[in-house]
Amino acid sequence: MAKPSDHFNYSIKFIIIGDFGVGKTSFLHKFLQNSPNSKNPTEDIDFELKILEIEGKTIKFIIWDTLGQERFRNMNQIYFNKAMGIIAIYDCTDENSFNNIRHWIQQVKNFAHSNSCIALVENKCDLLEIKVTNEEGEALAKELGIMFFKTSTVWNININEVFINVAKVIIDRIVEEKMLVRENIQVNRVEEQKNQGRC
Ligand SMILES: Nc1nc2c(ncn2[C@@H]2O[C@H](COP(=O)(O)OP(=O)(O)OP(=O)(O)O)[C@@H](O)[C@H]2O)c(=O)[nH]1
Ligand SMILES: [Mg+2]
Repeated sequence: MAKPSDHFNYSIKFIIIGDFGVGKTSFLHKFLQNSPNSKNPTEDIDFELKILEIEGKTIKFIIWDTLGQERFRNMNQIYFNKAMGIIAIYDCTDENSFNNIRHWIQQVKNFAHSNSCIALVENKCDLLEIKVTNEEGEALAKELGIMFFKTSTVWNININEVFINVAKVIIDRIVEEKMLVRENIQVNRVEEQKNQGRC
């Protein structure tokens, strides 16, 4: 029997990346069911599913929560394969996590889907001990040509927005690609018919 998760228009693989303790697991939990924040470092990579309706289309989100600890870094890479939605998180009270974003983005370029859509996320915006300013985050996102969001899993700010905005960009790209393929097929058919007419 078909499960509810079998009925969807688009299925999108997401990965959440970033340093140890920036809030990746808490971010995922909040998106899934508004559950309390994570208390422990993640030691097993796993994925979760969520179905959402966006602009009349049913989207299946397949979301992989990766490991931030240095010793696990190489393990993450295999899970990047074919990921289209990338959520790169840093903690605005931890400068190192911001400085390491370039490393994470490089990993995406090496291992994720070539047409992936990346969002840079400044998490923990509820805290006052800020080490990385908003402007620095925005400037980095601009330089990298990616979206920027400020979030808090404690105050539940902007979590859904990140997933929905990234999904929308990906769906637009899929639709565009399908249209291009269709146009190419039509052009090829016309060319074939022309050539056959010549023989
Ligand atoms: N104040 C505040 N704390 C947060 C926020 N998000 C997460 N935290 C806390 O930060 C700590 C680490 O959160 P996790 O979600 O486990 O971080 P992680 O990125 O999954 O860490 P690893 O699995 O070790 O890579 C926990 O104590 C969370 O409660 C936030 O938006 N604001
Ligand atoms: Mg975690």
